[in-house]
Amino acid sequence: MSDIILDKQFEDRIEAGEVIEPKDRMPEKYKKQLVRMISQHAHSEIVGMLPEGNWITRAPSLRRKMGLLAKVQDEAGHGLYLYSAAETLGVDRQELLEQLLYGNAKYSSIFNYPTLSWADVGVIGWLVDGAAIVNQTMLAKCSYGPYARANLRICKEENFHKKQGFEIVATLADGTPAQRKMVQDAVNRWWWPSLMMFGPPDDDSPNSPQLMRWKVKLKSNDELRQRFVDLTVPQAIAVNITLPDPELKLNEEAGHWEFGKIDWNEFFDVIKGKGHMNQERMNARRKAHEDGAWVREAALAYAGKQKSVAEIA
Ligand code: BYC
Repeated sequence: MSDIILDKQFEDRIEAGEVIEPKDRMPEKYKKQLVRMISQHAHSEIVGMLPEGNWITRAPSLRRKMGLLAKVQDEAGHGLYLYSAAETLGVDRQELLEQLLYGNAKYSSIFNYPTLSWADVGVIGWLVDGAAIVNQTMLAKCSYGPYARANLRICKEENFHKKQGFEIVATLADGTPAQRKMVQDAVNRWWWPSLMMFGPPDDDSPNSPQLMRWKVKLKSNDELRQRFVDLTVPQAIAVNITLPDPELKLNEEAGHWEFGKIDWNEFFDVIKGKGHMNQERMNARRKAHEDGAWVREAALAYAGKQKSVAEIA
């Protein structure tokens, strides 16, 4: 059968809401888009361990330290689910990791901002995990089975992270004047970058039309951003935190919170590598990868030994 007919059959399956599995025939461009998106997502989880990891040794109590350790560990797990999902498309995770460490693979802009105080840990859980949940709940219904299932699992864990973060924020917001000041400052710094996580505006999002046609994305960048704002503003009001946007206004008729202009120059600078922490994040990942070489070698040697024992037996 010709590629044109096969592509049409694929489009029909998508149109009918069928889930595509690894052994199914799929257009090369669909595969390429998925590898791009899933690998960027996996890299984001792995790089995303760094800003919060920075506070593990300085968490203010044992309870907070245990919660933060578990969260950072969960993020490593999310990276692994996602690299596995990418591997179902025939790419090798080693190759993807090399693109991150020594090439110019992208990862989420949000992780190029510094974590300056303990309050940042709470605010990341609340806003960054909160934004990720809004985005990934939709991806959990996307047309590619392994990616949808990975997102389903990720969202379950992110829900804990968000609750944990919000609890930290609420505690600080209800604390001493210094604690209130610290958490307000963190919100002021993380609010706009959290809105940028959803990607550029719809009319400047080159991948969206194709991804939406293939039902990889079920909602556009702007739709998800608006949903996040609508969910988050009432939470900020509940804990008496001000969001740093004088233009925030409830449009009762539309049922939406209107918000001010996002600084897209800042966003594009960050994804081009000119954010506060791009260099430091990559240096930390490269060092961790190189320092961990002996662990990978030992694991491979052990796996080889197990294999030869199995072959003898
Ligand atoms: N940062 O055509 P567009 C997490 C790039 S981790 C950097 O709209 P698309 C968590 C985009 O890649 C959260 N780059 O793209 C972890 C494209 O570049 P290329 C990560 C961005 O794919 C630890 C170009 O801009 N989540 O949850 O249609 C702790 C044009 O954009 C960003 C995911 O990765 C950005 N923010 O839509 C806590 C979810 N935005 O590749 C939490 C999966 C855009 O053409 N990904 N770019 O050179 C997605 O949902 C979509 O890829 C995006 C972008 C909505 C992010």
